[in-house]
Amino acid sequence: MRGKANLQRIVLCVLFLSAGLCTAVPGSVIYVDDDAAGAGNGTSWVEAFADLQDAIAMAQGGDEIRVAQGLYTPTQDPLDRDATFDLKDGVSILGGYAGSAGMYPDFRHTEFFATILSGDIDRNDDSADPNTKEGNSRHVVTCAGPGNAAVLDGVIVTGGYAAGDIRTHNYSDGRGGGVFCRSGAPEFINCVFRDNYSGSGAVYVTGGSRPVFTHCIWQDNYANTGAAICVGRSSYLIRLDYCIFRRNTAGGKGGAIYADIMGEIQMVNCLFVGNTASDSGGAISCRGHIDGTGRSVFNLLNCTFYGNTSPVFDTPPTNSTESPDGSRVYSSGSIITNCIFYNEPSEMAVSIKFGRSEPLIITSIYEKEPESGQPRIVPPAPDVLFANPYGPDGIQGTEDDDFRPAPGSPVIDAGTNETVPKLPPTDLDGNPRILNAIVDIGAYEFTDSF
Ligand SMILES: [Ca+2]
Ligand SMILES: [Ca+2]
Ligand SMILES: [Ca+2]
Repeated sequence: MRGKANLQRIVLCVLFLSAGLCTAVPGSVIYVDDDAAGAGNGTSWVEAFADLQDAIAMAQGGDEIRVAQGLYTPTQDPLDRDATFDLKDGVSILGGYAGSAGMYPDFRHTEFFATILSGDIDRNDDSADPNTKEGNSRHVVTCAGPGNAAVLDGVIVTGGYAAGDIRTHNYSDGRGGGVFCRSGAPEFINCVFRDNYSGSGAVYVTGGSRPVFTHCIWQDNYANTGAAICVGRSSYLIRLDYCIFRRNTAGGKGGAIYADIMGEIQMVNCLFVGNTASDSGGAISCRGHIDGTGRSVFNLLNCTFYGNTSPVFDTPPTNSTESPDGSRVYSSGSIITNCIFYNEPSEMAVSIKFGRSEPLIITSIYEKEPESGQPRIVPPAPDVLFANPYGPDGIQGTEDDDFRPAPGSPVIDAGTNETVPKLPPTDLDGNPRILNAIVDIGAYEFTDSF
């Protein structure tokens, strides 16, 4: 996460009185380190818990749990697939600390000192053999409770496997391999969700949940529906700021995100690269609703989509009032502002499928037709001129891809500064969001420093 690895959060929480079962004072710091000698009480790095679950059990609202680099599973029982890290209201879990293995245990860098929350409870995962995931946790992390305001900051969530029950049609367990948000308003900061496998979403959101994701990455997740995030049929509000979705794959709809009716997703400064859906919506698929009620609303601001593919042709984002099948199109209320949707002409270009609804598109560049290479809206979409969309390794969808505008790009100073929501202070790189008086289109502002 470029330039943001040291992002710190101060979280003000309501402090709850405990039943006196806990020795910690609310607002205290609890330490966890898998290298700890054991028999610790969590009061220092020297006395750290080795098991994150011990710290969660002890924590009260207002507490901060600091987790050293290392691998943590929700259980030591290799057969307990229902064990999960259940986020607690008002408790912050912060990963990325050097811990006792470091000269300065409190030094924090979420990439150098990776804290991995893994669902590989049977400890046999082999990336070349998907069968090794079948014994993994159903949900590595869970957030429940209507008022839950938990924070998960600076961890990698991986190895969730919420798909095994699909074969028995027990979908209640086929959702949210990495994170299951049942309710509440959890906050995820600087988190990476990778290599999770599920029926619906590395992250599954339902039950009126209102999660916020900031500087998070979804990478190499697989699901039948919504490989990165899947939203169930319930009210919801999801905020995604400075997030990256890369190489996620859906066997059905929504290579990165699938949203059912009844909610809103707001995305600012996000990047979608190389996501694939076998059905509709290479990056995003949204279930439209014929009578215009119970709709899901996407509010996309300064997002960049590149190389997201799906074989199912989108409802063209034009001003027509009929969908291709002749049925009436109702406005979804979705607004796309200052965004880039781009594919090579040879690709099956469908980043977003809006179902029966159509978005309002403002100062954005929309991708080309897969067959003709012609732009899909008038005026014609020009070549965007990214700095280096395949990166030095020549492969699309890897970390070295560079989607900053190149000199002369038509996205430079071509956006609108009058946006809803308002423009954030910085772009995806952490540079000022507005340079040269007018915001650029896409997730990155042009600077001549690269
Ligand atoms: Ca395993
Ligand atoms: Ca590359
Ligand atoms: Ca500018």
